[in-house]
Amino acid sequence: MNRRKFIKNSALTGAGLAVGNSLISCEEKASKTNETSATITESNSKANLPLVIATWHVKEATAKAMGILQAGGNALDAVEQGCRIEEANEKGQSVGKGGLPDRDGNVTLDACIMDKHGNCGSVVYLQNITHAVSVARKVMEDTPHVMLAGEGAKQFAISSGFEPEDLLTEASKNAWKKWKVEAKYKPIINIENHDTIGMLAIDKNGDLSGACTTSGLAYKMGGRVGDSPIIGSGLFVDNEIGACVATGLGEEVLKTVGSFLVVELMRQGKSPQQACEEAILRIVNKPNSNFKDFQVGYIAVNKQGETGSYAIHQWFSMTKFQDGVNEQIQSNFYNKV
Ligand code: SD4
Repeated sequence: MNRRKFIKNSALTGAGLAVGNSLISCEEKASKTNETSATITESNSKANLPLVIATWHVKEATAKAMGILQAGGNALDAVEQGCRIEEANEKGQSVGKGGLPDRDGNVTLDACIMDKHGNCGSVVYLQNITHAVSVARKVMEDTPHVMLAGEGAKQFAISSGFEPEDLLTEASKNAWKKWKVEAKYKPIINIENHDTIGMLAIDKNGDLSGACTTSGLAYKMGGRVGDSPIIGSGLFVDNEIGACVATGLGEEVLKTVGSFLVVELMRQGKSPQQACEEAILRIVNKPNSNFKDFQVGYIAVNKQGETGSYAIHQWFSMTKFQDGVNEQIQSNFYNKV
């Protein structure tokens, strides 16, 4: 699909949400894609460990995670530290510091983490703390709970030693002010290069962990929470089977409990690629699905180290670091019209 058609489709359908922020044109995106020699992949054969995969183009994050894995570190540390790279990156306007705010100008973060034992921790609607993924890990390790929200999550973070700070950067504040002039959602399908980060890793012991962190939809309603901190929707890890993480319009992932679905499909014998494809089909094949208005993408890995990724629309990508190669892999997609 060329750019004009892409935008036309979006304009005609009229009801989508801006997922993320960098509304890069397809042409720009295509040239970026070529620069990074991304290739469309269907699936990958049995792999050498360790390995790490992440949503979108986040080579610094996967490099950080791989450094930990190569040094003999565990997958849990790897995914946490990898995600922190993007949370601290103020240029990424949909994760951590510098994330685009909600309609009222508040930056609110969602994150979760899951380990090889099936333990998990999550924070929703967290404000003023950059490293939401690390707060989620603290919830997992230091509390009897799985999920903390809002002010409680913030106070827990502060009492755990996290420094409160203003997450709304000048760039994001300006973007919000510009948005407020019309203050309406424009249905431009998410084709950004870099977004919510979801990361999955297998360490040298063959153990899996995963994490996911985001500032959610730009200009969402106050109080809105997406899929990213919801165990089973934004992320699921089963150390016997595999793991999956989602990106895109969280409402659609929530409605299909997407990441749990992908892991369960792998349990039934599907490859990570086949499982991601079936989970996307569950969304697009719903009666009256308006899938042309939004993007959803999944990445998955199984216990054997095979990986897969699939999205509704073009330009979703996965970053994969394995065997010394840290590469962006363009994902296959459903909507080929
Ligand atoms: C959300 N799934 O809050 C997140 C946003 C995202 O690419 O992943 N954008 O719905």
